[in-house]
Amino acid sequence: MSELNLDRSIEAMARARNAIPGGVNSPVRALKGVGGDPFFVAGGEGAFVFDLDGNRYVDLILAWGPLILGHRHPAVVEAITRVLGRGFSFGAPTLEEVELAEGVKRALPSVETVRLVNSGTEATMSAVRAARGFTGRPKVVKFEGCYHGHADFLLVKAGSGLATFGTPDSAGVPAEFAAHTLTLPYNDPDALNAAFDAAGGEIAAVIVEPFVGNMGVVLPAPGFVEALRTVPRAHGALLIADEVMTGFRVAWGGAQELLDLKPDLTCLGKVIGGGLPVGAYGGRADVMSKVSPLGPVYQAGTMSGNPISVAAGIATLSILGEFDPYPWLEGKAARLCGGLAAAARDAGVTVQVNRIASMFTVFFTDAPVTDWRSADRCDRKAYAAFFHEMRRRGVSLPPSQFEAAFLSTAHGDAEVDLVLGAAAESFRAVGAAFPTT
Ligand code: HOZ
Repeated sequence: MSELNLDRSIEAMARARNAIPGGVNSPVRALKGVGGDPFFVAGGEGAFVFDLDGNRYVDLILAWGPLILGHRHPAVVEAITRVLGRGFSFGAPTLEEVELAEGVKRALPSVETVRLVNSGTEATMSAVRAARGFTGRPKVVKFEGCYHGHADFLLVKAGSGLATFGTPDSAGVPAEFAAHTLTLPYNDPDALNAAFDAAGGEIAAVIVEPFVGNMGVVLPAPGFVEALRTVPRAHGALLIADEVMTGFRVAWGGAQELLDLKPDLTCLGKVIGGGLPVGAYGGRADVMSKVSPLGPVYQAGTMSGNPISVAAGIATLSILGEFDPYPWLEGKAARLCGGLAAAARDAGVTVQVNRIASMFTVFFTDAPVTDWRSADRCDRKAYAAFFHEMRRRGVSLPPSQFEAAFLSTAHGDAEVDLVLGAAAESFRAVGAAFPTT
C-alpha cells in the first residue's frame, strides 16, 4: 500500500505553527497522541472529508460528534442560508431560540427550562455554578477520565486531550481553584457512597458523562447508574448529566432516556448546533430560576443563541424528530462494530470494542474497559499504528485512543464496507508489527 501524499497539509502545518500554538486550535488535532502529520481539511460531503492533497476519507470523527446527519446535510445548509439573509447576530432575543429551547424540552422531560450558551465548556461550568448557587454548597464530584470542558475546576483527572497527552491535571490551575473538586473512579458506587458519607453536606453536585465518550466510549454498570439516581439526592445534592456528547446522539432523549435517569441539570452541545458552535444547560425550573436575570447566579454571553447555530440546530433536531434515525443508526453501528471485532480476531489482534448507539471505541487491550484505570492499560502504540493504517486506506479515525468515533445517517452500507475492508488489512498490519498485541 502506497503512502499518503500529504504534501500540502505538511506545508500548511509548517505555516500554521508560526501563527497558532502547535499549529492547531484544539490540541487533539495536532495528532500528538498518534504521531505524524494531520491532514488539513478542504471540505466534507455526507460521510466523507477531503484534504488539501485531494485524499478522501470516510469520516468517523464527524466534528467530534455533532454531525449526526453527516457533512452538509441539505436541510441544514438550507436553514443556515435562509438565516444569512436576515442577519447573523443581534444580541437580542429571537423566536428561533425559543423554538430550539422548546425542542430540547420536548425531547428531555427532565429539562423544564434551558439556557443556550456557545460551547460545552460554558454549559458545564454554568451548570455547576447554578448547582452551587442553588444548594449553597461548594464541592463538586466528578469521575476520573470524564471530561467536562476546560473550566479550571473541572480539569482534574480529566479524559479527552488531557488523557491523550498524559496530563490529566492541567498546568495553570492553582490548587485552590480545584480544591472543591472531588474526583472518584467511574463505575464505583462504593466510592460515591463513601464520598457522600464523608462530605455529603458540602457537595453541591455530581457531574457525570452518563455514557463516557472522553476516555473512549465506556458504559456505566447498572449498580453505578442506580447510585447516580439515589446517592446525590439522598444528600440534597444535584445530579448534572453532561450530555454534550450523548444528547440527541445516542437517542432522541439522550443517555437519560436509555438509562432512565432524571438528572436535576443537563448539559448539551454538539448535535443541538448541527455542527455550529453551541452549548446549553437546563433542568429543574427551581434550580434554573436562580440564574440571572431571575436570580443571583450570573451567566451571560454576547453570542449566546446566535441565529446561525440556532437555525442549524433546529433543522437537525427537526430531522431527528421526524425521521427517528436511531434504530437505523443502531443497526449500522452494530454491523460496523461487530465487523471490527471479527476483523481484529481474524488478524490475531486483541481488542475491546465498546459502543453505545452510534458512538464507539476500539481499545487495544485484552481486558474489558470499564473505567479510567482499565482504559489507561491500553496499548497506545498499537492504537497509533491502527490509526495510521486506517488513514492510509481512506478512513479517518480519532487520533487518540481516548476519544469516541461516530457514525452518521450518511454512512450507508457501502461506507461501512469500506471501513471494514480497511480494518481487516489494518489489523493484519498491526498484528504483524505488534505480535503480542
Ligand atoms: N473530546 C473532545 C470533545 N468533547 C474532542 C474535541 C477537542 O478536544 O477538540
